[in-house]
Amino acid sequence: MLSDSQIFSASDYAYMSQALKLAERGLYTTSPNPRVGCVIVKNNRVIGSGWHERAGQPHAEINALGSADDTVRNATVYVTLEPCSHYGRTPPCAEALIKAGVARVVMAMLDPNPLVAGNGVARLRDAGIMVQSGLLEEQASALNIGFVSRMTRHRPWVRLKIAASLDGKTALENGASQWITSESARLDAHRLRALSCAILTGIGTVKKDDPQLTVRHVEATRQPLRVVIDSRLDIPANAKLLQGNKILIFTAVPDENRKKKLEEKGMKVIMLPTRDGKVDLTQMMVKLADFEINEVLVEAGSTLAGALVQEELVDELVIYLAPCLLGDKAQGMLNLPVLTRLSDKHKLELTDVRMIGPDIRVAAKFSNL
Ligand code: AOF
Ligand code: ZN
Repeated sequence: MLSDSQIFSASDYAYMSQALKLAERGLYTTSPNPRVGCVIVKNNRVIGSGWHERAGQPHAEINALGSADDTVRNATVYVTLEPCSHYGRTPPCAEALIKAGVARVVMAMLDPNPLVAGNGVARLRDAGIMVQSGLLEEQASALNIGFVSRMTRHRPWVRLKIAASLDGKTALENGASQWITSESARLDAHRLRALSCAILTGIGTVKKDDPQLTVRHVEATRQPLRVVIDSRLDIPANAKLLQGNKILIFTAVPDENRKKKLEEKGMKVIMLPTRDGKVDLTQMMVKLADFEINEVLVEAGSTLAGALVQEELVDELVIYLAPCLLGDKAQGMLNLPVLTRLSDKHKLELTDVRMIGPDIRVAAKFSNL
């Protein structure tokens, strides 16, 4: 497999950039499938292009082949993910490319799906097609961070969103927290929700804020699955979360009666093994991956948020900081065990810092991953 980017020409980079732009159009729609874009080039001209829009619908390559305004024979195909070799909801793209008689396939990354994982490349090479990989791989992989996480670790990519004052406080001592950050920051957070396959919260937040956890104020073609950890299964019957679409409740209490009542309302209740009387969070993430959840957004209080960080289940933090101070008596972001040595601090790597209206948005990844 060629992976040295030096072998690619400037026009290879330009065409793959176009394919990545096309892939991005599927940002809010493709899950559980990855976001994939494809550009077909012949005699230095783009003769076809496409992207994957929705699971169950044609893959990027098929859309690109279908859009071609010239014969594809001997063309070069730029695709952001290895063409598939399996029969899933749709037939294999590698076969379609072979049948079309393309000469060269340049891809950004291999498909981490074990059903494909190199088989697409092998199939194309066996048919005499020149195949190269690794062009703008980092960008392609970042675009599918959740899909890659689910395929390689069998757990979703987990983002923890926190809104706080500049001194890192999320609520007053008396619990008042609405609103610390600006409307612009809250709108941005709705975009984060729209990106996600699931929004996760805890029973404490349900009781305190009675949130809906839906995507609003931004265009959305689907609503993420709403997930509540309710170890004792005592979600209030009038909670807003129980009014709309189905939600998923993870519990540690085998109370068939309460479970039945919730299921009658159309909710899904799942019993999980416990740790210290609480839902085992690692098992929960495995379960979410079983349900084909690629990206999770956590919107929870400091107890659940702290527990997830402590168990190294958070991959990324997105913190909105408002230009105000709430003082030391206000509530903190994360309930974590006391540290006695600075060398034990939870280390992060900043990935993005910007202003959103009057607030600051900081994104950071945990470097222990
Ligand atoms: C491609 N091009 O545009 C995408 C691919 O159920 P299916 O048939 O939609 O297959 C889903 C799998 O196909 C998905 O898990 C991933 O491995 C691959 N996605 N492959 O050649 C595409 N979206
Ligand atoms: Zn495919």
